[in-house]
Amino acid sequence: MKICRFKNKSDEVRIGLIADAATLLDLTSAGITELQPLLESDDPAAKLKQINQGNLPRVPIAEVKLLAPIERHEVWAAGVTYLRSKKARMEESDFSASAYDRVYDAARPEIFFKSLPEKVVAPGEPVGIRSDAKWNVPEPELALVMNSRGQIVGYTIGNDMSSRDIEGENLLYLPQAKTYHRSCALGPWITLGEPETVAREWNINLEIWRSGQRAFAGESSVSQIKRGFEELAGYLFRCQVFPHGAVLLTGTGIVPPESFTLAAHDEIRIVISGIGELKNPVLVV
Ligand code: DO4
Ligand code: MG
Repeated sequence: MKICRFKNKSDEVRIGLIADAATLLDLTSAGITELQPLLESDDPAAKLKQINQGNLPRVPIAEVKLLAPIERHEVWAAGVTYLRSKKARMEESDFSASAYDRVYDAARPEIFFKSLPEKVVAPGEPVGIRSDAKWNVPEPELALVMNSRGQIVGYTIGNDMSSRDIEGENLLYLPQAKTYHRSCALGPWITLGEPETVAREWNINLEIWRSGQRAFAGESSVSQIKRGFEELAGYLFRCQVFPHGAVLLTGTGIVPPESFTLAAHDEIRIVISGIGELKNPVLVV
């Protein structure tokens, strides 16, 4: 079951249930006008199943503007959760190599703040590459959607845009490499009601298109994440409160070669089987 936030033709923000590849059902007449109250329930998918879908207006997805599928959720990210990510970071910086090596094996994961919800980039909107960085990449990641009690109620696709030269110069520059204007995209919607065992069977695909040509393609599998979802969510919620819930990106297993950097007007396409596709063009910020 998949739910989205969208703007209809009259520019009103609505919540939709994805009916098929081309159609959504507007949930307004079922009394669902915001995501958060729904996500606060223990089982949002079960709640949606009780609705008589035959009575809901059908809307072509092509006629609406999809919004990032969060309202007041803070967005955080876990790092170095895949072996591929650990190796890439160790190659990127002699200076920081031992920190990445240690955190991969440590009990406590790397978790960092990524974005305020109002700064998150929606599907189809441009993600940013920093004008003061020379080496910029997307990081395609499964994102856990959690309610205020830390329960994982759904999944969406996250793009943890990163400036690798800034991160590689000094670990203390990580917040600048990770959190800047347009550095986080989420979407296109939230998949509800799937257990971790099912999500671990999903594949993650990344394609980067430049001037009509595919400039990079890579694939990973959610099963390669070293840590459990509850483990990551548990660390995020330790000694911390999220009254509106939180989203946690779970790290990247796809790293383009060192010769590759994003350019303005590239298009980033991330597909996670079980969720859908998140597409964003690239803008220098
Ligand atoms: O410490 C660097 C960031 C790691 C990260 O974002 C990832 O592995 O996805
Ligand atoms: Mg990342």
